[in-house]
Amino acid sequence: MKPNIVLLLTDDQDERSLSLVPGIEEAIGAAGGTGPGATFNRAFVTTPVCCPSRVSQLTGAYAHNHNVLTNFPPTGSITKFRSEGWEDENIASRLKAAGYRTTIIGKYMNGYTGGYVPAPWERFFASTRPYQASPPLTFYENMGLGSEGPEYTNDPTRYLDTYLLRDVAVREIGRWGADRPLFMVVSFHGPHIPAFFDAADADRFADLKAPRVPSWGVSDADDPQYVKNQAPLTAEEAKAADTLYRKKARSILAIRRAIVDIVKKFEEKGQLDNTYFVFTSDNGYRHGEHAMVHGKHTPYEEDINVPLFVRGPDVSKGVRLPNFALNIDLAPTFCEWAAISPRPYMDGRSLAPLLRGESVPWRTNFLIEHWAESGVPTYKGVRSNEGRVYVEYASGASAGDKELYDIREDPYQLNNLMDDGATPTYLRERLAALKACSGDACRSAEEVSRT
Ligand SMILES: [Ca+2]
Ligand SMILES: [Ca+2]
Ligand SMILES: [Ca+2]
Repeated sequence: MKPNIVLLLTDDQDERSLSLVPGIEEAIGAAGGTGPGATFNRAFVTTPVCCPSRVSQLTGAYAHNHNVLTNFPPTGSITKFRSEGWEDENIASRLKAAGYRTTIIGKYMNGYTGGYVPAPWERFFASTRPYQASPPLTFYENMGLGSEGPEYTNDPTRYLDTYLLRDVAVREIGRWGADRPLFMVVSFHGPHIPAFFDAADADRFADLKAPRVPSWGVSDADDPQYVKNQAPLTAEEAKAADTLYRKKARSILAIRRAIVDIVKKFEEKGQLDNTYFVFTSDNGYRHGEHAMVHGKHTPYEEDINVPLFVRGPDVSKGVRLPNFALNIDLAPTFCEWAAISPRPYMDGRSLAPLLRGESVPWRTNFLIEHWAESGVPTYKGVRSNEGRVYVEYASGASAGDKELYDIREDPYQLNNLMDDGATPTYLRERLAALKACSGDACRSAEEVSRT
């Protein structure tokens, strides 16, 4: 039988906050150095905001190709996802055609409010808004979930949303006959704001604060205009950043428990050896860096760097991989695991050879792209494995601003080298080759080395 593929997805989880809650690596079995899985130390999203990144995960395409550019209509959200045709054509539709029992539980796509079941999903338990929100979450219950009694009524004293998703996942694994391969996406709402956590964890991380890294609360004269505009963080804002950081750490604790239970259920079914688990997030997050109280969207490392752990039948055990792994790589990877051809619209590449320990040609740089939203301008940038990131802004008061950082010398991106006489010709050329690339052209532009 083809292997099962399980995507465990969190919302707005930067790599750093994960390290506060060691154990997700272990829960999935990566546990860098000891466990039966692999960790990518340099996993990134190409567009650091929910909806475009989720579409990139499902399609394997850069946002400039899938064209779902923001979280809101008319340029983004579920309506754009539908009108561009991706709701019916993505990795789930391909896996369904290959015989998989396709299942999604939790956050499906920004703006989804229920009323229909998208064709690629055989088992569909999408939330229409986060649980405990007001008004409370309702599931679109095409599978008769609602008729199964009070177990799933809206009672926050009984259910944290993370545990509700876990319970649905565990039940679905239990109901699956294991006669067909399973593709399951468990898409947690946490640790996204409001970062709900288990009341039993209310005292955990009591003294935790957003790390006071060198860029914390700092903006200065060489920053792009939208950063330069930031006033220093007030005491109130610092407190808000710290409070959110603490809540997110607690929220991740509950997610860890949920993952342990989900993995355990596969073990009970005797399916652990035939199942790939992938843990990642849709974008990273800042908690006070660059003087912005909190958020995503920017090309800074905090926003684009995400956790990525993988375990599975032929995945190297206990390794940390240094390669650039991207959100656009998930769909091509799943294709290889399922032994189906990647689709021509996929710009990413399969991570499977790296995970098997093979040495293959790999990208040395990739495109970061964003369309103006939430106060962060439109930009295109390139992140290179020489430790450079180069960004060109194209909207609002920041239009024409450029940033260049040497991440190895300046990991917190404080000294923009563009005002110091830098002429990053090779990065400009790479960006020019990447910004409108598709398919093979992306893959070859990503592999250009400095001459
Ligand atoms: Ca997100
Ligand atoms: Ca600066
Ligand atoms: Ca400078």
